[in-house]
Amino acid sequence: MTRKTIVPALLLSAALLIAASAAWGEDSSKSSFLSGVHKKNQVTCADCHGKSLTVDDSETALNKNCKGCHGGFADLAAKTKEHINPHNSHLGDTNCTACHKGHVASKAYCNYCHSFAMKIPAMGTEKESTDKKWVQESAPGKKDLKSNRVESTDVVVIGAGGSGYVASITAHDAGAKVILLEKMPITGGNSMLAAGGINAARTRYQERLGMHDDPAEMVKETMKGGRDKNDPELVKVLAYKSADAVDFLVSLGADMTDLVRSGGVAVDRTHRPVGGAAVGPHLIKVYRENAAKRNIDVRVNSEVVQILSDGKGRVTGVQVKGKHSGVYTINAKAVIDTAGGFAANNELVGSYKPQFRETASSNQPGATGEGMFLAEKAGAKLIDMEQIQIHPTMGGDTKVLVSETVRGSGAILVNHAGKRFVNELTTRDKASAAILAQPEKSAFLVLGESTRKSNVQIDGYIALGLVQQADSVAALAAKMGVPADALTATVAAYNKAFEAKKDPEFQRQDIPRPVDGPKYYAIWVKPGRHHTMGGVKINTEAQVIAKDGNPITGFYAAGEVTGGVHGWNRLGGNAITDTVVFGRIAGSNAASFIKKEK
Ligand code: MEZ
Repeated sequence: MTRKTIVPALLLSAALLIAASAAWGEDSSKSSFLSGVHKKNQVTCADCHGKSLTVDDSETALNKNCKGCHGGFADLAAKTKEHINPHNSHLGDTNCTACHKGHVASKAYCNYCHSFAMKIPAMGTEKESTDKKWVQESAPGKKDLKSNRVESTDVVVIGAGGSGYVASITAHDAGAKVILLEKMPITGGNSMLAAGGINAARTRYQERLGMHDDPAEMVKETMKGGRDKNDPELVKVLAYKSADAVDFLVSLGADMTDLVRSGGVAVDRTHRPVGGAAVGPHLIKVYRENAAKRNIDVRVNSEVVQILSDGKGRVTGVQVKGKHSGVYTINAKAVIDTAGGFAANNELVGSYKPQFRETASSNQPGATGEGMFLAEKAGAKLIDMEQIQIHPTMGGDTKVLVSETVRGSGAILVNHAGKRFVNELTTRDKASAAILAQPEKSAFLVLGESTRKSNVQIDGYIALGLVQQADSVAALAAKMGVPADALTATVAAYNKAFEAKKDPEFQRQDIPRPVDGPKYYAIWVKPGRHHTMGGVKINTEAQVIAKDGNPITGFYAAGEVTGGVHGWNRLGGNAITDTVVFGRIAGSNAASFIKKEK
């Protein structure tokens, strides 16, 4: 650049800076916001934004600058003394700007689900920062911006949860150019929160441990769990491709070596990382790394507002509302809808099942169901929308799911009278109904030391303050507020059943561990909304089915946005299988469809 061109360029930059500050309105002047605090510390706009003020929807450069000055998540995590460490959480390494806002009140992402105080620097005023309802963000002044921007790609994938990542990676590896869109400020979807594992039948991990399993049994149990309302063809695909799904995850770098039993299943079929670690955060880390390694174009803060079609029965792309770029078009040869379910949408849940309105939801705040209705507008048939799963064990009055694997590892369910009242590993619909039939509509998980040691997630619940502990069963009963003699008798009977390998009271087929000391633990639990079984109708090729029963050309779907796989009740551990099996089918079929079209 010559001096002649530098000066006007600098003037233009300065003008843009001023104009941009004005566009942010009076908010930018608030000294309690991050921008104000930075300004006080002589940090300039350009230090964060760079010379160009254009911020992309994923805020990539901005976040790189945050990390350049403040260090990465690992550095920040090391500085945190408190046991709740937002820089070392199950959300993994995400955008700084998911929590730390520049020009409006900062807001801890964790607080959408957790109630612990999350004071963050430059939080703004209390009122501005504590509203927990998630709304899609637009940069101030850019809400209704409609651009003429048009992009083109082979495959566009809606929703960067487990199915979205698997579909994107698979389509990419089959030669397609992929754009993966996520409306939330972070990727991961509900898969990020998955605590249990992935169900798979006849895997090398089962065989290594001398366990015999059969996909035909997985079909039977999945159908029975779904009250035979599942699409049997989809269930067969789920079961017979499940072992392959585990191998696929391992090929990406995942650890699926530990096995546990889930409700409604007669073998240890739920695969998870060693030590019983939660499967979701592990998988999402692996997916993020794999997508980055492949340079897949992943965009957060990018909400699909319309699925486009040619009016002759084929989809042609999407319209996206970017947080900063406004509304734009992506023309695509194929669209894959992996936008997830709606168990976080109180109004929608209430419209199908009024009795579930206002119950706690285990879901991430973005699980609000738009992906289903976008598909419906593009001609898709929706099925089983009123089938909403209530998970038996949410932690007391919180939104924290206490994983079914805790029961699978050896915890028993007792009521407020200190007695067992249900087979702990029955299906979720039955276990939830049994808890809701108790006068208090809640119960306790009671477990011993060997169970705690077998499942690292229990230490997480202890850290979150959900667990009561005592040195004897009687002392635990006192803390729980249940009769000590009843709980002592219940534990003694259960331990006898463990010794005899026979459960005369509730016919448990497996009793992996006794409730043993030296320490005893209890968690107060209540049922809460967990999974929506209904959604977009698909066939075994993951093609979206129209109201007339025919596949919609170029349109695929996978995961919780679809209906039919789980019938009227999903088995624990089958959701991750669904995301991987059908995510792979959708990705691979979308890529071969494009090749055929070329
Ligand atoms: O699949 C699930 O939803 C699951 C296993 C949840 C859990 O309880 O951990």
